[in-house]
Amino acid sequence: MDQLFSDTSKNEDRGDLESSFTAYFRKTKKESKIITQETIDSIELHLTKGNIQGANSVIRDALKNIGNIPINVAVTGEFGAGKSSFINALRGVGPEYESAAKVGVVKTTMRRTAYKHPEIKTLTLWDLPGIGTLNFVPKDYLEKMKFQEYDFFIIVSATRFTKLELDLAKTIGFMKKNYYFVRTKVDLDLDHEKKCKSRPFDREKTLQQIRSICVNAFSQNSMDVSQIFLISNRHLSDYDFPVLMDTLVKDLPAQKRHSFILSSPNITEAAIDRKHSSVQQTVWLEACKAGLLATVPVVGILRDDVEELQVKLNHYRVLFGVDDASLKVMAKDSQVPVEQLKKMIKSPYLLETKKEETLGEMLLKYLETLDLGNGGLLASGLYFRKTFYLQFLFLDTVTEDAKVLLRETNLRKQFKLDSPKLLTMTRTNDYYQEIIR
Ligand SMILES: Nc1nc2c(ncn2[C@@H]2O[C@H](COP(=O)(O)OP(=O)(O)OP(=O)(O)O)[C@@H](O)[C@H]2O)c(=O)[nH]1
Ligand SMILES: [Mg+2]
Repeated sequence: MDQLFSDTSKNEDRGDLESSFTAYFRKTKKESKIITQETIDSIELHLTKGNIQGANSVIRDALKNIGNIPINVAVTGEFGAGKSSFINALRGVGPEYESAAKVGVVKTTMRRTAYKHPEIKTLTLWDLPGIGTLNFVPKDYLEKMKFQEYDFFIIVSATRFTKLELDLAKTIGFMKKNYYFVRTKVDLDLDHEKKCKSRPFDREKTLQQIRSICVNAFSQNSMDVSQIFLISNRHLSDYDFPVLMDTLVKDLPAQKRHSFILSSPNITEAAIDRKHSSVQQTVWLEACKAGLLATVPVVGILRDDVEELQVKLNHYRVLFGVDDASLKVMAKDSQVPVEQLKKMIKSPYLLETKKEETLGEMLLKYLETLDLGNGGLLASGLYFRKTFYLQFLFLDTVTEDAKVLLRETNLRKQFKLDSPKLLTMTRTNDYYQEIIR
């Protein structure tokens, strides 16, 4: 067999897999867990009893579920409210993309339209005509729109929510489905307020006023004061969009979280970390599954493994928005040449063999840098095949790359820089203030 480096681990030593497993999932935040507590308990129980086959089968089923359960999101709202823009934002596609929901120019259709997420095929966003457009009562509207097919509803408005929309929400609640109110275009409200010369501009106060108008409408219609998310489809990280994403992830059943988390745009470091945790859990489960049933001595990394690893790495780069296509878009938006952006990150070069370092050496270095907090398992011994440790390394690297690029783009936006020069992360804000003066 073609082995790239020899194995140094204690072959077949599963070590204390059970306590590592327990520690890892105990450490993972409840709202980020991608398998249910019952599944975790069941795996632990099997491991405690030494029922390797049983643990393996539960993990296998859980992994199958994670990647295959469909998620359907209904987005409704009146003409021009920003439904299509919101759907495009959730799908991470700009309006210029061929598969984008058409923005602005299309007349509202009377039928629902499905938009699949470009990477996460199990996620479908449904663009629904507004209830006022169809002139139905809520119950008929929901039946016509096949309400039972959706996981939750997003009710979008760019102004005030109408009585009919509030009644719709109530009916959705009766049907035991979740709904969320999203108030779009707050950037326009703020711009408008800024231009108003008769009073000093106060960003927070203006946002609070918009919120109060919505909340008052809820209480006037004897509804619980629902949470309302103020967003701009043009500036996703600026208002409540990240909080909305947190809430949606938290409210989803654990087994649906993974796909939804992977689909979410990389707009904040917290969102990137959540994606990291989600993928890490799947690698962890895969590693456990493979490790549990290993009947042959664990070997090093084979040439076939390298091909698979390349596929994994490419997939992670796409998920975290640091693949070549995403870098091109970023380069266009930020006016920084792709080559310069590439110089800031590490993942494109991870599997390049031009360096003297072998995969084995790279892995050893990585393992040395791991702290004990990294899942416990990794630091406590090499139980698993090395390919899994390399997946952890890839994952950590793309995560860091995504953050580096996010910081760069945020700084450029903050200081409105459009020169192709890169900003060094070590500089202070004062430095940038100085150079733009
Ligand atoms: N400034 C700003 N413009 C927005 C925002 N959301 C949508 N728009 C703009 O508002 C217009 C209507 O947006 P769409 O996303 O097409 O709205 P829609 O609800 O899908 O409209 P219909 O399908 O025609 O009912 C477009 O010109 C968008 O670019 C936002 O948050 N801020
Ligand atoms: Mg539309």
